[in-house]
Amino acid sequence: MRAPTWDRATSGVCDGRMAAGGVAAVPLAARFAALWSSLERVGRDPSTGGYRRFAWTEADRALRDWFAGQAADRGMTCEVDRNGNLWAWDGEAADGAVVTGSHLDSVPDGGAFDGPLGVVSAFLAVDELRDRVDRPRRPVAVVAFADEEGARFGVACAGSRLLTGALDPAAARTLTDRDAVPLAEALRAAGVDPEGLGRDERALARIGAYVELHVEQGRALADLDAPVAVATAIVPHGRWHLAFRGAADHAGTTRLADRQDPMLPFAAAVTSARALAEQAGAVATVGRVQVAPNATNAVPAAVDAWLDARAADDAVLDALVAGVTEAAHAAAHGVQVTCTEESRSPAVRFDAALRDRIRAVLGDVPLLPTAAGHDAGILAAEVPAAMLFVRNPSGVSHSPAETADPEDCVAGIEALAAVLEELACR
Ligand code: HGY
Ligand code: MN
Ligand code: MN
Repeated sequence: MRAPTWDRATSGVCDGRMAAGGVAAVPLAARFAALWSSLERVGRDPSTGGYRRFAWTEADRALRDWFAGQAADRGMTCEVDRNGNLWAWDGEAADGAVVTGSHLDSVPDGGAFDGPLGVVSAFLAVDELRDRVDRPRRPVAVVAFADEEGARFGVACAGSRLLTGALDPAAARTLTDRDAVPLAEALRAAGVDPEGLGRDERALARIGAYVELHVEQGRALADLDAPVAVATAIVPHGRWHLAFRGAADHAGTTRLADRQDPMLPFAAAVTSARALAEQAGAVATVGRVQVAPNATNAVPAAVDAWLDARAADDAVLDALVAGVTEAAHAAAHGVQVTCTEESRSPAVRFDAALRDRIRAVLGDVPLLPTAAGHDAGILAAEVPAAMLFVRNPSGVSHSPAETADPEDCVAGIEALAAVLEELACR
């Protein structure tokens, strides 16, 4: 048998169901600390302190093993759906379940909390629910969606988009990573049949409601002095691949007038993205760039850059991306410029009835919109979905500086458990 790749020893205290006295015998704060620390080393780069937990890699396999281990420790049935998403069922899987969870993958050098906090909280909230209620009226499941960040294959929320049909399975199979490995091959290596990808009616019918707990990715809760919020909406956002194709040449002997230098329209794209975003009250980021051949003394042949843009409404977002492309064309200097949409998430308004029901349970907690994407936003097009945010005192995310205080994490789990009780039992 393969040795566990996560730290089973430190998570032993989480087998609370098996301990005399049930979960209540060990304080929730201690169970959270133990379960949290069991993930601490997985996929962490010691040189940066950040996480590199990319879909269908060794780190991802360790995280998936961890998930299966948590399900097994609780006597929950663990399943992988046709799109590689992981499910742990408390009792029989059935339609109309109350589902909670998040994702386990990260951006390059990401923080510990974005995603895993929702999955860890989900398991602990199920423990709380079991301690309070003998037999919920509705089934309860924990989910970890595959490849939420899209850090390896470029498309955010790939697992939930495939599940709902928002991502075409044929297109997904041919996505490639930075080493030109197709997603189909990565899935096969991980034991998932790529021919099975696609909208999954059975999995969708099982979701009566989805509630995702997530670390806040801003400072609103710190400013409001509140540990937990309920989400209202996600602003429209997307990712675009900007390709600049020029001609490599000598940096000393090539006259400026004779150059086709892709760095020039690239630079115009970056500066216009900032200026146009400021004008539109939007945000735009070029956080990834590749230059070929990447030599100090050569005019580059090619620049590839990725634009992430987010705006209050879809028309503003479209105008922003069109403006960036136009600015790049205007500074082309004979370079071929193309802009290709890689993924797009329209505006999301979370289900008002579900949100009101959650607020009735949690009291007058703050309501927050977000400019971050989430699987809950993808699912919201199909099923009632909601999100809880847990205060992040740094306000920083997608960085090792992302954080949450243990007391706030416990408050988040207690809030999630109360929500599960309401949704599963009433
Ligand atoms: O990029 C995002 O908005 C999310 O964190 N995946
Ligand atoms: Mn993220
Ligand atoms: Mn996330």
